[in-house]
Amino acid sequence: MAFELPPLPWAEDALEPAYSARTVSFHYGKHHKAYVDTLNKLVAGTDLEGKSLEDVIMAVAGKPEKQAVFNNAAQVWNHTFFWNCMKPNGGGAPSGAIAERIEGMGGYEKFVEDFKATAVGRFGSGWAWLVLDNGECKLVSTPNAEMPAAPGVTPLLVVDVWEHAYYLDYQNLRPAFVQAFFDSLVNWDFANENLAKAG
Ligand code: MN3
Repeated sequence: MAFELPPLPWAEDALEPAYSARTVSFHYGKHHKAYVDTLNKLVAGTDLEGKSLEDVIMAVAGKPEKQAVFNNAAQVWNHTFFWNCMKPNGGGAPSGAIAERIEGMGGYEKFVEDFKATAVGRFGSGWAWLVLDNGECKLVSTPNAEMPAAPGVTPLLVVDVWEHAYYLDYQNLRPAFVQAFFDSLVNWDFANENLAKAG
């Protein structure tokens, strides 16, 4: 069975104006779809065909000869996770267990500044994450298609910092996109769910 592009958790124009329907139509409808289509071509007729997305990622991670499979599979997973990190009328300080964690990281304003610094510090393309690392919340970034996958590390929240994620709405201004993500888009319910599952 081939991999399918998962439906978005909201309508394409539901995140306007912070994240435009035009951006979503390219980012989801072109970029995310292309990763799914390419992955299907790459695994067709191989021993990876029919495996779950997670199993494919685990099977090819760290294998240079399988880099293309890893890149496309990981980008499919990362984007599906990213869409769930945003919601209509999102944004603002969190509540619930994640709020206590962020207090522990110096408070929400510091958290947003530190997240922006993490995003800007990623040279080129990649992802900025809030993770639970062996019980402790941390900010990390990963290059290209990689995700935080070390033992004991669970992704809680991500922002896509590839230029295709923000160029139409924010041009080259990555920090402005990350600020808008936290002001108007972030879905803390999803981060709380991930934290609860990890705990
Ligand atoms: Mn992207």
